[in-house]
Amino acid sequence: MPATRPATISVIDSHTAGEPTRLVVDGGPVLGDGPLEQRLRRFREEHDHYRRAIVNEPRGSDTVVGALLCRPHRPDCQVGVIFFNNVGYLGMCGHGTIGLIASLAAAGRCEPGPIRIDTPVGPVDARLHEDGRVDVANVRSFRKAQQVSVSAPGLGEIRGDIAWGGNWFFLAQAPAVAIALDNVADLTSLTTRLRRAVNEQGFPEVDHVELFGPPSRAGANSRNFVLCPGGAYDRSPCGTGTSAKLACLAADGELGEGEPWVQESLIGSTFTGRYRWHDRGKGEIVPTITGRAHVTAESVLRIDPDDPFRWGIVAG
Ligand code: PYC
Repeated sequence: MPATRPATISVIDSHTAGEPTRLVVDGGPVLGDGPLEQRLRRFREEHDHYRRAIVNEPRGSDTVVGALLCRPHRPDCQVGVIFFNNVGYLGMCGHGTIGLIASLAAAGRCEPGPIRIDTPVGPVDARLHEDGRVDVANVRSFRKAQQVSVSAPGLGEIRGDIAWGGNWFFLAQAPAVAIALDNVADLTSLTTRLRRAVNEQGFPEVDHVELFGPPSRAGANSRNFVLCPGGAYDRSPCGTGTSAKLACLAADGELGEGEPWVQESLIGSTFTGRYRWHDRGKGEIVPTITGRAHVTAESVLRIDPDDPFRWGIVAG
């Protein structure tokens, strides 16, 4: 028997359109009561081992996004959340917000209706519908640069937009490789090289790459492949990526205010996005993403002091 009792972390696991979220409801790091961006800094600088323990192997995997449930700082918010993944922290996470609401509802901590969430990148308004769908009115989104030309060995020249949807994206039409589950390895390699080239060509902030192709589902507008910062691909259509896409469509006049855009993911799941203008002159929109999450587990993680990998497996 270990001399000291293992510390425990209570979590609710869910998936949103296939992409997992692990919500920490108890036993996470103590970060104080300051603004969420300050708490995120403290999480990163003083408690990063919790991030690794919660989402990395042996308890998690590269695809798991963690969500730390926090008391809100903004008085008009009901809950707060900080998102993290296998390599760091996310400003916002669309699928994770839908997973957060579904998990709170399953735990009896949230009723159908509106809910305002404090995040490190600003307040986010969500609504839980009676049928389980969740709307997320994301942070203001905009296109920063249009049709940037990127070239890299083996890639040739690819043109795409740089846009913010709560995270930074490079968005382009898929070049040679079809957006299909059979092509995950090629798409991952292509987008990883593309991200390096985009970073080197003056956009170091871009950590997500989103490629588009024709949909496979009736009613969808497009199918995407999204490379996440830690090298995994998003199983969902990516809420922040869909927000960035809506900002580009709005800027190009290709989608009107309030019109639906059905974004299909690599695995065939969908989100429906809409936007309203926040500041048309500046090209800023408020996107709303609608999707569903399902709870897959409620469990208690154990941090056993005798376990050499209790804080996760670290590469390198
Ligand atoms: O849904 O915004 C999202 C997201 C970001 C990274 C993975 N999912």
